[in-house]
Amino acid sequence: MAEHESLEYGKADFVLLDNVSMEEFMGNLKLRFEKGRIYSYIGEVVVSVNPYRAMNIYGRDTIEQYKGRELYERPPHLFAIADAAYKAMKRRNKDTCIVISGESGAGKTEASKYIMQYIAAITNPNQRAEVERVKNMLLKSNCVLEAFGNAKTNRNDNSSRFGKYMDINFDFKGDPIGGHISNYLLEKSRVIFQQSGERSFHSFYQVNMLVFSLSFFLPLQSSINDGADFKAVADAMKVIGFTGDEVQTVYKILATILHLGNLTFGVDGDVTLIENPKLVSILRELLSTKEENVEKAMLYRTVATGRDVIEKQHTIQEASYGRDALAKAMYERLFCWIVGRINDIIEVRNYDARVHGKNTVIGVLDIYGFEIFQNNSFEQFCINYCNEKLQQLFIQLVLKQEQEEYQREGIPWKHIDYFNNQIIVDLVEQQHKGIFSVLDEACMNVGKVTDEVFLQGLNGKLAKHAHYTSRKLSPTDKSLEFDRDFRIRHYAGDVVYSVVGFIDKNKDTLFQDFKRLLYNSANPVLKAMWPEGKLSITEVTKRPLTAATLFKNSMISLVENLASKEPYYVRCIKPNDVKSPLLFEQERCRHQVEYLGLLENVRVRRAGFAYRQTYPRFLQRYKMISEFTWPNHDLPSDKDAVKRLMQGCGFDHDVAYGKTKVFIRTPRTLFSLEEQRAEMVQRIVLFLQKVWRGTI
Ligand code: AOV
Ligand code: MG
Repeated sequence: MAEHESLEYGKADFVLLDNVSMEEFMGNLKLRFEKGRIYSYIGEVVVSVNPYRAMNIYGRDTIEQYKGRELYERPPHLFAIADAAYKAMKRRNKDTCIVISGESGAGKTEASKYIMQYIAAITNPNQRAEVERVKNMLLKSNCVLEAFGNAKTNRNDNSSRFGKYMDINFDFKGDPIGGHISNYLLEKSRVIFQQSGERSFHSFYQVNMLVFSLSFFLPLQSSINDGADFKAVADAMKVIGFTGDEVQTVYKILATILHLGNLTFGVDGDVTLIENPKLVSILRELLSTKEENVEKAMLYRTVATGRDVIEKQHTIQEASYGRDALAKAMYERLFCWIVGRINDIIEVRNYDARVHGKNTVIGVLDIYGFEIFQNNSFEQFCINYCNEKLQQLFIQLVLKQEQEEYQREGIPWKHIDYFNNQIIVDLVEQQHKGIFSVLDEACMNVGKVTDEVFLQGLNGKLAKHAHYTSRKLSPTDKSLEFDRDFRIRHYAGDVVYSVVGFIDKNKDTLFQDFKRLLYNSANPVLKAMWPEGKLSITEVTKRPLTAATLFKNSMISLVENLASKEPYYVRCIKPNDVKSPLLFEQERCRHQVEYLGLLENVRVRRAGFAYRQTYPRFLQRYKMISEFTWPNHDLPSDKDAVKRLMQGCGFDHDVAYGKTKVFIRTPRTLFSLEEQRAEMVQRIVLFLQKVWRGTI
């Protein structure tokens, strides 16, 4: 517990509040925010409030203050938790992860970058060139991924439109030797459509600044310095190790997509045609293919009817649909390819594991936060489901397991109630009955596959669900304005989704003709991105997994991965909706504290214990500090021996004895045990040295 700070700044750890009430919690959070103390603790959880201004707390001097220190020794900071995760990894050989959560604009991405910078700054004291290179690449990868995966939304000027989990691998010295990035569902529909006031991905503006005229896919307006960012990204790609050809291809793909945005179709009699044929020759050039190939892929699709293969002409609508699908798919593929290339370069396989010995990992998760827009579609549904999953993980690890362990161990414990959002997770992902299952089922219908059919399916299966309703089920509800609307009661608030586009986005169809077009490009980089273009229409038989199923599977494996590591949490809070550094909107913040379960977190933590260990292992470590246990004890059990040891040290009041484990309430007791141990070890060593030299 961080007690060293003056009370003028409020309590640094919410566990120290006099009364655990919402009022006191909010009073403390507000006071600290207003005094410029944006970080606080709940035990080992960091609570962060977005300052919306540059803070002078991330420099080299601050890093030095936190390096190697214990959590409670310094004011709360992201650096302290980064250091704790690093120490656990290094000292105890544990894989750890830092999970950053909070709604859109709360400060997750910024936090993840500060954490990475801290880890980079405190490692590699010997300045090994190879490690420096890896560190530099890991840091630069952020810049590239942000350019391609972030965009201005109405909630955040630099909103993550993809989920990112980054593993950093360390060698036995604790120096970074590589990494791996996993990316989750990019909001690719943004390529062709943005809500009013929003932008497409930063990358388009950056490349557009320098080379091309504006495309219809891009709304104008900018508070962002795209020109400077372009140079930074180009430099980062070079540092990471993208070749000149690769970078050129990246720009060509961006340009292709921008030009596709200007491509329009018309009819002449019953022939569909491209209205601006000049664009076709530009596209041909950019894609390194033949002009007639481009035109054909835009206007026709190959279909297999029984044994025959025919070329079917698109209607205008089909051609426009195909163009949009191509633009989205090319961008998504480009993004995944960039992540894959970075992974190729930073992967640890470049090192000889036998020489470097053990290899441990710190994972940093920075994902899109919970969001509610004017119009919420499939993407918001996936993003908000992802946040439900992370909240569930937090509940499992911080609230549930903790309390279950006390019960199991027979420690007197008054259960602390909390809202368990498992019911909403099930509502989305459960087999057969969940929303994703209903969606997949609707997509597989042989008959008419429409969004309305999907909505009917939902209404049929979920009519009685406490967290689901729709216009049909609640006709008098004013928030459900249209027949297409359904509403989910999420842990973080009610969200009305429009069913329009769900089927299409879930099926995520791209005509095989486009894949073939790109695979047949003379540009080897582009060709390599589209290996499945090799197949002819008759060979494409397997129905691909839907977007929902792929996303669900990736979320389940992400959560499994996080749960297998020792987790550290950063809970981010957004103080207001106008990006103001001065405004602490009480109601807005209270709502976040509530749904993040922070009060319950304080209660569990306060009533709980900072440290626990099985009796034999505890004795193994500390038996030398007591005459009753050193070198061996003659008490009936290890439990009795630990009791005796604790009584002897005067720590009995701070300890509870479970069936198999001893529980220590405050970290200070543990540190005191550690100090005594270190002292004894020193004495024993000196004693042994004397014996050795024959002076005893
Ligand atoms: P997010 O990652 O949580 O939203 P960001 O980390 O992008 O939010 O933060 C949003 C904006 O708040 C940043 O662009 C900064 O202007 C400001 N900000 C956040 N943290 C700090 C800080 N520590 N110091 C100064 N300014 C800060 V989203 O990706 O939309 O869920 O999907
Ligand atoms: Mg973000």
